[in-house]
Amino acid sequence: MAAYPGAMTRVLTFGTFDLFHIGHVNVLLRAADLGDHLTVGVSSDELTMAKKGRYPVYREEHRLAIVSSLACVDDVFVEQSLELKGEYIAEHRADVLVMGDDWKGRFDHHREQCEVIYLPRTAEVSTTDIIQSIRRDLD
Ligand code: C2G
Repeated sequence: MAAYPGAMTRVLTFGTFDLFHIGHVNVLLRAADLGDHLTVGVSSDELTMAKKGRYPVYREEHRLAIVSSLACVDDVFVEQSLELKGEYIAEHRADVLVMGDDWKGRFDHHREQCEVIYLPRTAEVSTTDIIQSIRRDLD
């Protein structure tokens, strides 16, 4: 819901977006459909290491460039920490926070600030699976 009638509805989402795949495309297109402006927080290399226990294959600048090149994305920034959601929501004036449902419930406490929506993940595709299938092929 926009801040006032006629105002833009600003949507915010986050991710590492490493080895960009159809699951990433779908969640960004669906997030964009929920408003008029989409801002994406792309996790730093260090945050990805902290979250996933490995550094991303594509480094930060490249992942930022890939996400910001999408027509459905209006703004990107570097996400430094999972704990700064409140600050990021305020800084980017978000009306809606969107995440895949693998994060279900994790950000409900931000509902005082904005709407929080969890979207179903795209089945059968993940960066981890892509890495494993490449490893298998190389064995
Ligand atoms: N995603 C999806 N379907 C997939 C894979 C990913 O819908 N098959 C969604 C995830 O749920 C997430 C987004 O795509 O909303 C980005 O996924 P990742 O790059 O794995 O990022 P993640 O570690 O979930 O980062 O602050 C929150 C984190 O930064 C989210």
